[in-house]
Amino acid sequence: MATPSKSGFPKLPASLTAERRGEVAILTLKRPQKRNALDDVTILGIEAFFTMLPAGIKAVVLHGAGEHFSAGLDLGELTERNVAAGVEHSRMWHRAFDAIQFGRVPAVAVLHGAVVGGGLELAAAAHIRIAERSAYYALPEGSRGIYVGGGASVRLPRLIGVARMQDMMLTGRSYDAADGQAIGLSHYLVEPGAGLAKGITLAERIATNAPLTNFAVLHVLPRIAESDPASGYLAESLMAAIAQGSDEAKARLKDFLEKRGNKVLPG
Ligand code: 1HE
Repeated sequence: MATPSKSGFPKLPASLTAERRGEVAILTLKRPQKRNALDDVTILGIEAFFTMLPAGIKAVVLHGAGEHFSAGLDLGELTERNVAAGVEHSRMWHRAFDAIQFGRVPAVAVLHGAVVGGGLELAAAAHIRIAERSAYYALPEGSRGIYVGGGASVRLPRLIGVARMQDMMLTGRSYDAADGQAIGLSHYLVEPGAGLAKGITLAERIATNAPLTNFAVLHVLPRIAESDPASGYLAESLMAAIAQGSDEAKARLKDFLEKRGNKVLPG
């Protein structure tokens, strides 16, 4: 397991860099010469980063250096793997991306250029996706004779539906940034070069929420959404009561009632 460096982040491979900006951590895929293709050390580095975030970090921004977010799985590492090693490899990706989706803090992914194969699987594990207009999405596994292995079968149908994912995999269809936004692959669409600033702004806003609310949004809401309605309503009531009973909620509600809280204004 990686050990923390002076910055408080775990030691990362050369393909990743981490930077701290106040309460926000920025993780950069830094292998542009290979279009940020995801090799094993990068996947393990992503897992280490998200499981060992320094204290005080309240949100993460994930983006890619160079012209593309990520070209997906490093195809160079694939050729020699047998079936058992293939299962293990996929399970390693699942662990790493679960560390994002069910991590301690919300993650904002900033997408540009190719967001393909495993790159799209990585993006799908984040909680917020910002697409620059250069972004495009594809699942080229079909043409490579392989299958998604980084969680796409679970996460993508929940974003865009089984039918669209089948189309992407069967026909090799690419969605551009505008169409990706329309079908729900991204939450925000911004001009080229504007994604990182937008990501940091959103992450800073996320960091101002009460930690218990962010915990509920990350860990309770998705479980409720997958459960039967009766269990879901019960879990929601319990979570609502826990959040409401916290000192943080009491202080924030008092602030609003005494005219110190923010007003909710149109977007
Ligand atoms: C790579 C990879 C890669 C680039 N693995 N080395 N992913 C794909 O099928 C996408 C494959 N990549 C591409 O389609 C293109 O590279 C891009 C459209 C992303 C970018 O094109 P371009 O013209 O900017 O770059 P390039 O010249 O194609 O690539 C530059 C270098 O990156 C080159 O290496 P070089 O040593 O010859 O300079 C490429 O070989 C290398 N490169 N992409 C390895 N993916 C858990 S299961 C997930 C399954 C999947 O993700 S399948 C999808 C795989």
